[in-house]
Amino acid sequence: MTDDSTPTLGIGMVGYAFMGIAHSHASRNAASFFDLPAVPRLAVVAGRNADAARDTAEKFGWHDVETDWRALVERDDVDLVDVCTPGDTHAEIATAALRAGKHVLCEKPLANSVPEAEAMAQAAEAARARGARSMVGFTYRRVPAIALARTMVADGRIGEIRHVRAQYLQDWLVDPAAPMSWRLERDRAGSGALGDIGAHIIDLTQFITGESIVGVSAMTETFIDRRPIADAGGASKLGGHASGDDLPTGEVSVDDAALFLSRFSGGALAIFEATRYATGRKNAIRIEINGSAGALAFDFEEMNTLHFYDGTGAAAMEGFRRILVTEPDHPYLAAWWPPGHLLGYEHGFTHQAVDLIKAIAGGDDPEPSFVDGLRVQRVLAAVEQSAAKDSAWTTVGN
Ligand code: 4PW
Repeated sequence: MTDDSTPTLGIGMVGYAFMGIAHSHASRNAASFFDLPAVPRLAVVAGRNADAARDTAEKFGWHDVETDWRALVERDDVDLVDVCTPGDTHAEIATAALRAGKHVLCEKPLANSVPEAEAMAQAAEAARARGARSMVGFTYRRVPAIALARTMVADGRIGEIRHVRAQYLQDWLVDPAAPMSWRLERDRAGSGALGDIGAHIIDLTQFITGESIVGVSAMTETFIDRRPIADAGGASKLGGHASGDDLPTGEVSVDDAALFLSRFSGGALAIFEATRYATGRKNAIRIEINGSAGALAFDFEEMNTLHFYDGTGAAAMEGFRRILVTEPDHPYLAAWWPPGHLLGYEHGFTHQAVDLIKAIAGGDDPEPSFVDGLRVQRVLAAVEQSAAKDSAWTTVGN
């Protein structure tokens, strides 16, 4: 039982925009719903804009503010450094934090390149020997229906996997007046839809199947290559509409969409699609897996539901059935509401905080590890290499 005698875990969060808000909410609420071996203490939030950092601190209850992440990493009241910045800073902040003996949670994708991700995985391994733990924030693993899907695959409920079909569909760039953001700059984000949202479906399908993507044949496209420079209208917003005639424009230097065929280590054939131009689709993470004995289908836009086809039943009873994933027996659900009272986007972040704190307190290795993040990074690199070679089949490095 979490009570006054439960030790605290000091959190130092770097970044305060969309992900910073989601992580703040999770750190603040985790111990209110889950019995934790350590209670997160929102020690300090760091960001270059002092006013914005202070605003986040006031809204979410952070005790202090720093304008330099280096100062945060060195503080004695910080046990865990939570990296919520764009990808170009992940490697530097995470490795400095690990060297300072801190545990690290790093947003996805782990880095902007394979060499950076390799260095981070090595730093994590070295720090682990000194007791520091690390995890990459592939948060959707913590959606209860996804966790259930993984268990069902591991239990053999769909048999041998033959097909994996995965899409991550958003539409916040359909409007040509949606403004520039760091997510559209290669130097800052590493890649576009591929790394920002494609990384999730790469990780999720490897997580659910327990297998690895071994090779890819890919296409990428940038549909609109210049966009107005203007305020997107709030730290947690994607897209928006820049009004005004003579706004300066900036170059979109990343992919808007990435499609690829692939093969899994167990022999399954797979097809992936990540796009910010899927008009009408807001945050549709769609995964369907067909096995020799059944199939599973999931869509984040109906995230409390998992569809299961049991191919071993009587022919007259065949068909997908909808499992409402809200029972106390389902992953994470016992801590929340009565059956049928649905969870939302933010709960995945709370579950992520819970799993990480339990692992740290128990001396266990949290997952997904930096090595898991590196595996995803290698797939991202293979996709870009294949797309640059007219979709030539490209083996994923290891
Ligand atoms: O899940 C997605 C994230 O990984 C969100 O829709 C936005 O895109 C915010 O960051 C990425």
